[in-house]
Amino acid sequence: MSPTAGVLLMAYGTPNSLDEVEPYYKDIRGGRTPTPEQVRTLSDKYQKVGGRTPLLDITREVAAALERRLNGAESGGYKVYVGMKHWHPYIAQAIDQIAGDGVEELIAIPLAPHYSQMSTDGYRSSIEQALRSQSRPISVRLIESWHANPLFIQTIAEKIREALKGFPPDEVADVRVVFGAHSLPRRIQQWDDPYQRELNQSCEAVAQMVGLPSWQFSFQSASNTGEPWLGPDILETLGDLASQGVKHVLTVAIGFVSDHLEILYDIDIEAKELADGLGLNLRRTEMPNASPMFVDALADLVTNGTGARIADLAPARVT
Ligand code: FEC
Repeated sequence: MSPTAGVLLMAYGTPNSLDEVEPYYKDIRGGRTPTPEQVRTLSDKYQKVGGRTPLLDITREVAAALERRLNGAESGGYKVYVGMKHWHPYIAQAIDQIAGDGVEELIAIPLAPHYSQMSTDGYRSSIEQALRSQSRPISVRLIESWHANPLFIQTIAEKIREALKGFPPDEVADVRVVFGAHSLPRRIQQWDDPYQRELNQSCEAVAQMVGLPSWQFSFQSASNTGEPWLGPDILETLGDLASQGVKHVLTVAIGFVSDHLEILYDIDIEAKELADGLGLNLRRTEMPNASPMFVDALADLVTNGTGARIADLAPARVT
């Protein structure tokens, strides 16, 4: 390791204001311009959560906490950077900063625990592209999957135990626990993508740790792209649960680790409104955000790689 080892935390990216929604949306769609109607619909969601989401702020908070955790009493051993996939500060901007600081070895972690080619490889290619424009080589260890990290599992288990306290004590046994993650186009199944397998493994591990007698799984936040996406969707599941006479539901968005639009709008507003209309008592677990145990999980990934699948990205040099 170089005198200062670099860690890059990567997240999805979020617009800072309503003015930035359109170009951000275009970036997500790989440069294709969204229709004015699509921009209006998305801006409306951001407006309903207060004009912006805390994703960047929380990622920076996690980065600062991780840097403190890694360096302990000593300072300077590790420096933790933040880079976003779809908005500023882009991953490329972070790599410029990392190169400028003279870091030669970098550990990069996408803040998405479960690997899928469609999602994780976007983080990977952003790094690879940025490395190609650097004049000094940087070797990168990409932690491409970390859904099995024991401290991550423990973090989610703790969040479930805390959330269950919010239900009437004599009805806790009747609470339906619904794990969830971002949907993806169903065609990922054609290339045997591990996404669903990894999600299932982490849900099993958490359920076992909490001692849940049963649980189920739903996807959320599917886009309207004209092709089928993985289901069932959480909104469909809520309808099914209400028709089965269920009263209490706890959602656990295990595919995400931060408060952002997909939680603050899709769950807290859209799913909650539907649940209220169906007479369901819907609650959700708190997101890991910068909670100490989650920061410990990230530190464990950096120093030991426990439960992680790691890809070494060859250093690239431009002469
Ligand atoms: O708080 C915020 O402002 C950002 C919230 C946000 C997160 C997030 C995470 C994931 N996405 C994933 C896959 C896709 C695919 C498409 C897609 C589209 C959107 C749109 C918005 C958006 N995503 Fe997202 N995602 C977040 C926000 N996402 C806004 C555009 C509006 C819409 O379609 O609903 C479809 C792209 C296309 O049209 O070509 C696919 C996956 C994750 C979880 C992993 C991660 O966090 O990186 C997978 C947070």
